[in-house]
Amino acid sequence: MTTTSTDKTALQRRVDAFAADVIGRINQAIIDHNMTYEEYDAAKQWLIRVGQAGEWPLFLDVWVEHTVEQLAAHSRHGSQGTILGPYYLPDAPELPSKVTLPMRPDEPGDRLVLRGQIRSLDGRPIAGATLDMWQAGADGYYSGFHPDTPDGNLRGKVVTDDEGRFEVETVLPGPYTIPLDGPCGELCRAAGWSPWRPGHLHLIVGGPGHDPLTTQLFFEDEEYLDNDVASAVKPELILRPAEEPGDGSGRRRYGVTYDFVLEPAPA
Ligand code: MBD
Ligand code: FE
Repeated sequence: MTTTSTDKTALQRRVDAFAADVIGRINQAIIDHNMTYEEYDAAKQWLIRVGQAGEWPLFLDVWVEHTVEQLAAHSRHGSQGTILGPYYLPDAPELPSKVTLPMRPDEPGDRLVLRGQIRSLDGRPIAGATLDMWQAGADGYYSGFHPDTPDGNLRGKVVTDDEGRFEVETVLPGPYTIPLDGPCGELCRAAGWSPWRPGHLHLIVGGPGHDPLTTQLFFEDEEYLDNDVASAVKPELILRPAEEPGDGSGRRRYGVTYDFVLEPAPA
């Protein structure tokens, strides 16, 4: 306020423009919707609870990250990406190219084998590329974020073979609901919004000299593909697994092939 616009750095001008715009739009929404003092106090208490419950990462990744990702995706030429979400943990163990993800001996759910190859934009396979995977179990819970799921469950960094190939056995992830007992769940109820995401696999695909790709894979005919609370589904990311012979355990087993194309690392 005390500085003139010519004293500002480029960053200050950008922060000024963005922050003033956000604050201005909130104030305009209050006018457009005739917000009362009672509603202002309720909204304020709700915002305070989001912080107290540690749900800002959840709130932002569910309702905001998709727009940032869509902007970033405009300049992409490799495989399609989508949002990271709040449940990535960076320290998953490295695993060989043909592997079953760490899971409980009695892990519930149908089995899924994901096969594919990681290549450069020019078509060359990338040996020693990594497929850093994490997902919910059939119960919809993520390890590291749920008391009943052992640490490290359904997480791993699969390293490709000499031909850039991988073959990962896992379970089909169940649909996911954001926590219903916290402020974000409260917002869904208050607004009559569905709190669900379709079942999905998360991946960060990386390779030496390449730009890492953050993405998710979804499954055809699943519920919530058309009303993902996190707005992260893209048609290119929907898999069509085919049933394959089982392993004798009585569980269904599906297989699908999906290749990834990585861009060169930015200069
Ligand atoms: C998830 O599992 C998720 O992937 C996102 C984007 C948001 C909330 C929970
Ligand atoms: Fe997720």
